[in-house]
Amino acid sequence: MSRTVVRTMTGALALAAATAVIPLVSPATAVADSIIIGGTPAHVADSPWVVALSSRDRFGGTRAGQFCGGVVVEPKKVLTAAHCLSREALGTDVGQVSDLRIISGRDELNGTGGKEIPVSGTWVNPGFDAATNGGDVAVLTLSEALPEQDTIPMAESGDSAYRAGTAATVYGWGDTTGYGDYASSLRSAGVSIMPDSSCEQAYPGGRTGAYDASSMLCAGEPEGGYDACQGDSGGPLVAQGRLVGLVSWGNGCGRAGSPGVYTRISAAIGWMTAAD
Ligand code: 4AZ
Repeated sequence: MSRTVVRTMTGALALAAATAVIPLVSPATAVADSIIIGGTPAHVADSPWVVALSSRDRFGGTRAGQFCGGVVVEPKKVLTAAHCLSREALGTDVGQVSDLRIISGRDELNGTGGKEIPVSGTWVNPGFDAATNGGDVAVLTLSEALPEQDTIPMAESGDSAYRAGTAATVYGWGDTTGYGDYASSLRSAGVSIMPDSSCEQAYPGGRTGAYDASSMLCAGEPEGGYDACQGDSGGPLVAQGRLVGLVSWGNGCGRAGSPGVYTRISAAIGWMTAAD
């Protein structure tokens, strides 16, 4: 099990969509030992900024083509993970995915609620490093504006929401067991923001990846059980009503001693500002 599992599920899904023979779960995830792992049903009415990323062309129609999460930060801007738009995840260059869209206002992927909005532009952080998962953010421009009330503020550097021990919530339609059981309805799980020292201890580098406190944060519970998982990538981690992280990577899902790792939003603000 290594941090490479972060990108294998979407890659596997893309392959499965293309060939219909590859299982939707990598051998790495099959050893995950816990079950949005530890979550409960959530509702977009209470969290309207959570969106699904979809391409039926790449991922098939059974779950409306959902393959990652995203979060609305401006009426026409959605943040997601850079790795969600990688060739490895999509099976092709993002520019070739002609039906890339976000689904807003829909809890149940197989339902008809809410809106599907085409993505008219993508910005992938040029500093994203697929080898370390550093800089894991991308910005989607929507072809149609969502209401201002559907946006969530981003927590800037120094915000108290980043403090270790803060209660946070992660949202997504991803794997609920670590065995490829993708949710069809939105779920959320409560996790605690962990001290950087614990994150560094959990991910010192090597096989399970290296934690970088300047660009990442980690969250979970010391005993495991509550976490994001495959398919949740790019989705929001929220604390004190503000966006603090994007689901990025981890060693398995919900394992004791292996917290989920998130893109640190205060760092992402810097990368995005530099691009303006
Ligand atoms: C993934 O592959 C993934 N437990 C997302 C989050 C975590 C692990 C893997 C964290 O999208």
